[in-house]
Amino acid sequence: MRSITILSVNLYPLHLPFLEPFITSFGEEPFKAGVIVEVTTLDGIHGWGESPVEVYPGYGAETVVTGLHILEEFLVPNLSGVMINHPTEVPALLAHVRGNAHAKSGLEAAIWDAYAKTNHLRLADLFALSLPPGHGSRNKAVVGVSIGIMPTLEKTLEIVRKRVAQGYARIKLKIKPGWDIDLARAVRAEFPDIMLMLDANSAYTLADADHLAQLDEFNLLMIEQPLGHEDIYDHSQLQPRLKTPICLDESIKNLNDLKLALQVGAIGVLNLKPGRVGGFTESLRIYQHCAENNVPLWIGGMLESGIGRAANVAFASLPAVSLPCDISATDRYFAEDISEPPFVLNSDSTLNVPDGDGIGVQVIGSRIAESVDRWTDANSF
Ligand code: OSB
Ligand code: MG
Repeated sequence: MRSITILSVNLYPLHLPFLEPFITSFGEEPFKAGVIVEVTTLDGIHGWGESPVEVYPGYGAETVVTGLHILEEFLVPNLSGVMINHPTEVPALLAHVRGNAHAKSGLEAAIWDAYAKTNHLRLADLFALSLPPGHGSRNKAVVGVSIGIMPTLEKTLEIVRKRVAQGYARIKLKIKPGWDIDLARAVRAEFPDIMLMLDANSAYTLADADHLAQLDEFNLLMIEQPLGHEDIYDHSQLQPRLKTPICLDESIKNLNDLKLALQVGAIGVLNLKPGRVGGFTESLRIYQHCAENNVPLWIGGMLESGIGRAANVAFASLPAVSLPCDISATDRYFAEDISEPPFVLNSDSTLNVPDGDGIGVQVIGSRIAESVDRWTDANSF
């Protein structure tokens, strides 16, 4: 395989309007924010990545402003002019910075894309080359849809009807105290057979165990991150009190967290977000551990633009990803994305892995520029 040398790195703040408000237990996502990373190699190849940092530090600690700062001041300078023999070398080159997994992941993703393009491989096929035989891409990702907290139950039911009619085979509903049992009951009553799950984004404590056990009657696929965003121990105490499997999102920042959670019985299912664990290198280690230990696994989302979405679809097409992923079609999020073509839902609730090299979607320069302008307008006082 051909190595790459990093000539330059450009960073673009992302600001894309959503078609539908997205409200979670930690607040509203006012628009799709993030940092887009463009890596240019000595050969003139452009690699693209997306750091899924947010406007508010409500899901994780990182924001767009911390992401830009950490990338610009500390991460990018360590890569300029550096020759990279394989993208899995990148985490070691960024290890001098503690934390900041979301920021790191976008830079690593851009290098994965540049490397795949240099070697005329789809990103999905490059991932498979880092795995044992038998882990080739299925060329599509099985997906579901994540629905935010709505003003009323009726409004939620309307959206669920729309998404089911569009072909989504798995529905995830955001919950919080006071927006949980009745919600699950109403959706389950109308859709007795659909794959249904809930995501609390850390809105409960162990003292709510009896309350959460009331959700067991709704035959849920899983309940995602009910307790503290850094907690593993309390989840291990909660799981024996529930029939519903616990899925961890926020709490699992690396492979060691997963091993600990498995050891103490805190986790039944893993939501793997490449951004949350610092990128695709750590994601591949986690993937392999799940494959070897039969841990149910799916790929989560952060409402990414087409750049992050394309890379996540590639990863989600790997065969040990055993449950539907939080990666929906482009029209669930945006009227117009920053890349083309849009991702379209197939009738079997899947998205196709694009055919081209690397992430396989075309980044539209004028839309990146418009997105940067919107960010700048919103942040100039
Ligand atoms: O907890 O999974 C989450 C979006 C932003 C922050 C946290 C979460 C989410 C989602 C989005 O659920 C899922 C998607 O990208 O469609
Ligand atoms: Mg979640």
